[in-house]
Amino acid sequence: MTITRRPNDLASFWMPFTANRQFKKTPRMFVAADRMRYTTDDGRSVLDGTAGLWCCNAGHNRPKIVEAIRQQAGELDYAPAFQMGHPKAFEFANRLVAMAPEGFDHVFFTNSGSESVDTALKMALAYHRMRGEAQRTRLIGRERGYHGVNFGGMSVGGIGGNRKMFGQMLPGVDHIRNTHDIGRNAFTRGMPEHGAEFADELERICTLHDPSTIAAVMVEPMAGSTGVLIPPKGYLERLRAICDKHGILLIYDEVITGFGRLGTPFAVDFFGVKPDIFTIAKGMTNGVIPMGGVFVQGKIHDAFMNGPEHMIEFAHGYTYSGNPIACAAGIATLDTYAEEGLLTRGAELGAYWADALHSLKGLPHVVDIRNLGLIGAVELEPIEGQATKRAFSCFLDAFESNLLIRTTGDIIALSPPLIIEKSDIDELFGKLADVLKRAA
Ligand code: PXG
Ligand code: PLP
Repeated sequence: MTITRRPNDLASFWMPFTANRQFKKTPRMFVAADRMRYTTDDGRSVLDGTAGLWCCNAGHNRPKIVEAIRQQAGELDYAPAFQMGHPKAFEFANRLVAMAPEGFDHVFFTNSGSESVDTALKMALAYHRMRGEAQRTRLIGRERGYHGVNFGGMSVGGIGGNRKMFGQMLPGVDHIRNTHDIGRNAFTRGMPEHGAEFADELERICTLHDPSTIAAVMVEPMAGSTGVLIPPKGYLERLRAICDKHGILLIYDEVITGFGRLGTPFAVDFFGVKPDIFTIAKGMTNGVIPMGGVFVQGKIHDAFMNGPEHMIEFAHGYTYSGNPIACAAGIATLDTYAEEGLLTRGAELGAYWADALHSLKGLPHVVDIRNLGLIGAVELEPIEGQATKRAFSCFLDAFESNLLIRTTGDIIALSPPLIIEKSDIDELFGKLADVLKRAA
């Protein structure tokens, strides 16, 4: 195998969500990956504590997925996504619907989480209009929510730093408060006891705007990107009840929680509270080929299937919706998950994972630890006047110690491939403990 080494000039590529100048002074490059480990361009083997960016749930270089992509590229490389079909798109959709929670009978294909989010929001608006409730145009999100970077998701999202540079965004969007409450819930294992009442803010917002103007509420069932905020017990039930009371659609953004992250196929299965629509991406193709999707309950889909049959029912879609190579990768990904029991592995390993994670309590600067399924977060006290610096230094130190972690603000987030073994868990937390002991 030939492996590309570090190029001479790093200037041309404007890197996404990256400190470009810092990176280009001291680049960090991966050139290969297999199962739980990346290889760097200087030949080190790095334990993947993050499944890439929460997406390589079956680990890296999985033979079925690699082979499916090779084969599909040589058989049918591309078929027009609009007014034409190809078998793998229907096969993949059938497989997805078969594994989805009951009632989610249809799936729309996109190419990323951000596109899934904007698709779901447009579906919600159009759904109400189709039903004669065109006045329902408001969208409600939650502070600290991450719904990708396109205009809809950014507007409904609640991460200030991702919004402040970009003007007015969508009109008619409001936000409920986030659920973080270290004061009452610090170092809770699993779902926190306190905070179900934070959902009642939705009722207040309904009163303010008149609920008949609200189309949908979008939340991550478990907020990932902002630093792993786990919903308090009873919280999602309350959101669902308020939405039902006022005829508002509830949308889950399952871009991170989908495909086994919580030890169930989807967060809907884990929490037992159903939305009307939910988004997926990331683990859908094991992160190998960009793809996303939106699951809808039958009533949403059926509301569109009116009017003359030659008319397009939903004026929305992407050139690469249902791309054949992505679908082939997705089918092989589902096969791999099923053969290896990966979508429920988080439930089996969850207690061992949680024990190892919570053993970090008491190390310097650690103010909270959170876990659910195969997700972990370690929140650090920020350095005064230098927010994010402490965690970012931990990220750099971990990388030097052959461990890949993610940080957001001063929170370390962990989300390993679901193929992780107990010995890998020991190694991961052993290394992370050393990093935290060294942290300034
Ligand atoms: N919704 C949610 C809930 C997400 O977590 C997106 C939408 C957007 O997906 P795309 O495919 O457009 O990036 C995401 C993505 C991190 C991290 O380190 C999280 C995401 C992406 C990259 C890094 O927490 N979430
Ligand atoms: N911009 C232009 C000029 C286009 O023609 C298209 C698609 O045809 C797009 C943007 C959207 O691209 P995509 O379908 O890949 O999202």
